[in-house]
Amino acid sequence: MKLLVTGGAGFIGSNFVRLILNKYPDYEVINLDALTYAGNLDNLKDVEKNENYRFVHGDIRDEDVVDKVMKGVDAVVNFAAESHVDRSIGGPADFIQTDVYGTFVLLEAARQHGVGRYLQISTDEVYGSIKEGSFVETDRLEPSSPYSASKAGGDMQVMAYHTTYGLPTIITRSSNNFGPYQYPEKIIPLFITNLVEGKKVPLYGDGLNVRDWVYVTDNCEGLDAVLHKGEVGEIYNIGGGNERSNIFITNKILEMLGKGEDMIEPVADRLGHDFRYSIDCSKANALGWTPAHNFEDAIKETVDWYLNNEWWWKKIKSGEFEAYYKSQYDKKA
Ligand code: NAD
Ligand code: TDX
Repeated sequence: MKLLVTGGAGFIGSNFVRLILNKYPDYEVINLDALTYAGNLDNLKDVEKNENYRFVHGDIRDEDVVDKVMKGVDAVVNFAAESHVDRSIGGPADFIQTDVYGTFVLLEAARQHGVGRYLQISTDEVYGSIKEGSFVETDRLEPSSPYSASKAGGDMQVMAYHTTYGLPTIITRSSNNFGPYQYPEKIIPLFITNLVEGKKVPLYGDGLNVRDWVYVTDNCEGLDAVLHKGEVGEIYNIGGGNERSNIFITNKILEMLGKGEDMIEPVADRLGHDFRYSIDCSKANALGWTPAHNFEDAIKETVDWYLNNEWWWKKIKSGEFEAYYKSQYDKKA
């Protein structure tokens, strides 16, 4: 099987590329990535010499590049996206460009080349917030942020390409991922690395917002199950079954690093901040997939990874990242 993975130099994409190359030694993987601030070839250092792996530096919005890499491809897995909610609030344009228009360019090329399967990596955020219960795949989309609205726009096009042209598409909507190689702007790696650097952790609002956490390799196993066993035209939720408030996550990280609550810096709430995400994953479970990690072990593995891999995150945090987050610290509640 020849796989085109887009956005494979990011957090989840790189974990997925690694999983596929290790699990299926006869698969060929092409990784098309624009290397935005979030794309990092350090994420794939251990597989870059694998003869079944090829990196192509290019943008999913570029029709010519996409047309070239799509030749002879059996399946496309699209991770490429602008992925950070706070950045989307600061400036939505790139999100619309990549998450909506970029998805269209990929779908159109997949249609022209008769690709056998197109997997769109989406998010539980497209459903919006839910006070009680959990979303199923047929629930209406009610995105709150420019990020989730752009992802919903991508999903809608994927569904239309299936209905109109019969493109064999599948969508996955996963909950919050955590684990190795996550860019230190998302809450878990940001808080771990800040504390290691002796900095405080900026907790938004009252810290009571709830997210469902899935360990990244569990999500990647779920994506593998959907890619090989999922039904075309369908949508699959992939969650960890670990709903935790932000204050719980914060206290857990503080405790693991031997720090006190004085290291919490309360800051103004995120605009349009969704209170709770929750998804029902019975459909993915019916494919034989369930998460292998429990939250306690996975968060420990994650903290240990950041402690043991300062080479990876220190260079990221010393660059433009710092200037960006300075503005967040200045927003004290
Ligand atoms: P990430 O920001 O770490 O990585 C995104 C990757 O896409 C980067 O390598 C970047 O260089 C690349 N990219 C961005 N724009 C591109 C473009 N125009 N052309 C080519 N490449 C481009 O994101 P992530 O956390 O790994 O998320 C991957 C996917 O999973 C995204 O689609 C995101 O919406 C979705 N998702 C993420 C989470 C999560 O918790 N991180 C949860 C659910 C869904
Ligand atoms: O500094 C922070 N302080 C804080 O309190 C940051 C960065 C976040 N938060 C809160 C906001 C959220 O309630 O923590 C929660 C998690 O925030 P993020 O790590 O930014 O993730 P989230 O907004 O939930 O979105 C993530 O999960 C779904 C990914 O970034 C998305 O790409 C994915 O679709």
